[in-house]
Amino acid sequence: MPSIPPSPSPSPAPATGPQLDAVVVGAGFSGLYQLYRLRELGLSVRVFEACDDIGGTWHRNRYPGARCDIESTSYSYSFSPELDQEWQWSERYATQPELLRYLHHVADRFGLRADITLRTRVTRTVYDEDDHLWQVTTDTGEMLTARFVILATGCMSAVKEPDIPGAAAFEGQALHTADWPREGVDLTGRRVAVIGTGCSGVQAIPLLAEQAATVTVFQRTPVYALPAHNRPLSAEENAELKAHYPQFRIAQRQSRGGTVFEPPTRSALEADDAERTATYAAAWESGLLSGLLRTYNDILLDPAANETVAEFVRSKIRTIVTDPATAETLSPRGLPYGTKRPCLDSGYYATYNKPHVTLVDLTKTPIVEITRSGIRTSERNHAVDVIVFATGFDAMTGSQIAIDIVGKNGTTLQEKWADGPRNHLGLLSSGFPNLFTVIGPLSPSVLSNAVVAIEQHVEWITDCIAHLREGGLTEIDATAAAEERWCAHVADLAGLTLYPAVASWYTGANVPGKPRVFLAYAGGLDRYRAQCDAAALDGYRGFTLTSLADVGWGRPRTGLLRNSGGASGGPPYPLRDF
Ligand code: NA7
Repeated sequence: MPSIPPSPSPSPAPATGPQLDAVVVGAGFSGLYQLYRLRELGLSVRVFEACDDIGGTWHRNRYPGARCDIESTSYSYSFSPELDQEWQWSERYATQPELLRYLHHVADRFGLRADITLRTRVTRTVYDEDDHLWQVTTDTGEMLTARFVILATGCMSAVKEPDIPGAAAFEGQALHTADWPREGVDLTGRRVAVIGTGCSGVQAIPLLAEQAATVTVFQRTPVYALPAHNRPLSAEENAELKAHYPQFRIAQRQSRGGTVFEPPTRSALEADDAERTATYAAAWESGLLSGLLRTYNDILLDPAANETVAEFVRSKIRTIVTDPATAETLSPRGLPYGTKRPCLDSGYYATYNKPHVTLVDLTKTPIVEITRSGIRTSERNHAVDVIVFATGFDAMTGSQIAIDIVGKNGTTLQEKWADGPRNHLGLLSSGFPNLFTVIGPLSPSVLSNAVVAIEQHVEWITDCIAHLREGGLTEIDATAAAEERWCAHVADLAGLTLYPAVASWYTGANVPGKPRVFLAYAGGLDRYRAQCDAAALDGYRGFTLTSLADVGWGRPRTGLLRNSGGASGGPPYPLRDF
């Protein structure tokens, strides 16, 4: 059990306690689980969700073809063995509707809806340093106070508006993959343009091509896409899985990236061509997003090793796509494999063999403007009825910066993060006490199975809040020194990899004007978890814990502390002292 650090002398007693113990922002995977956990502590919690229903990413990204790219049996909550046994995934990679049904089932099964307020956006929150409370304002005019605010706002929820001249002039139908109409869109007989070939575009394009009269894809940067080999899950597979779920969930929690595999130990450059090709072919056939990354230990570290994988994928593209010029346009060059998130596809490359599908290479003929009738490149006007923007997100930080968050001394989060996000352990930013972030920047987040990373964060945050209550403490803040060391450590780790040099949403480069910083912790979820646990067990090392007299928790309760569920025993390697 973590020892409770001595409390500093109490400040002069303020008069008021909070209306709520906690406000959670967002009702996706993170927000739902955070609500469940805080309720278990007996806290008063409200979740605010801007959309008209729960589900987060899986509520909004309803475009045709949307599905998870980590196997559904892994990409699901592990906290309830009963839930694991009763829920049945129908496919290896669940579709968006099935994922949304799952989240609705979770909300109903655990009675979460009563504390969720829909159609309400938290617009501003201001820290009251005297009372150790956040004053929270919503776009419906509500104002309330809460001891804690937890940003469960998602890594991919701030949609990047199309930064293309004339977008507003288009007289046809404009759609964004991340804001797809709930009632769906009938594209039969229509001429469809798609701008963007990230994972959303890659998933959508084959299905759009099944409906539309023509599909014209405007590609600025080609991606690496691997076949998902998606299929229904048989009754036998489900039974087998359920029989081993408890052990599987433990292994997931202890794993490097939230999926269970043995980390490779050899360099790609130690193998000869034949061995490498056989290894890559097996990974290609595995249908796993990280299959190729798991083959050798230096794929993301050594440009020469990486190039062997990149060329393998290009050879596959040349095999699938019949027109050599189109195959070459689809082949990434000068982009190390895996430094942009690879995509899992179902028929993506083969779609370009269809006569009504055209690929426009924007590196040769860039978009000049969107016109009333279509898209004009430097070569010609492409008349279309529908434009699908698959242009991505202001990832990792956008959803937090969008809220006017005012911390100590009137400093806003936007000001503090002007040169990139800063926090300790990816959890709390110094000067913004009691404001936690779930799978935000400088944590493993998008480099991990998101659901496993979410559970780790939610459990750490919940244990931390329980610890504060146990000790009658009312404020936790990251120390500036610990934050400095953490940011440097995250940057140092990224610097060992090929990630930072690449313009991607991992580095903020997809949003004009956004500071260029590698936004995730690249050391692995297992190591990260060990560091978070070690900090907690050492009395929340790297954080300042404070108490105000006569406010807050009332009588401390006992028996609420849990460890945050990491690997058994202590950390398997020396930890830096943060
Ligand atoms: P991504 O991965 O950010 O992809 C966005 C795509 O849109 C990408 O191909 C961009 O090209 C392209 N894009 C963006 N702006 C433009 C303009 N102005 N002109 C032409 N092309 C443009 O977003 P996704 O939604 O596909 O996927 C995000 C993540 O969600 C995904 O990785 C999964 O984790 C789930 P660029 O590469 O910038 O040249």
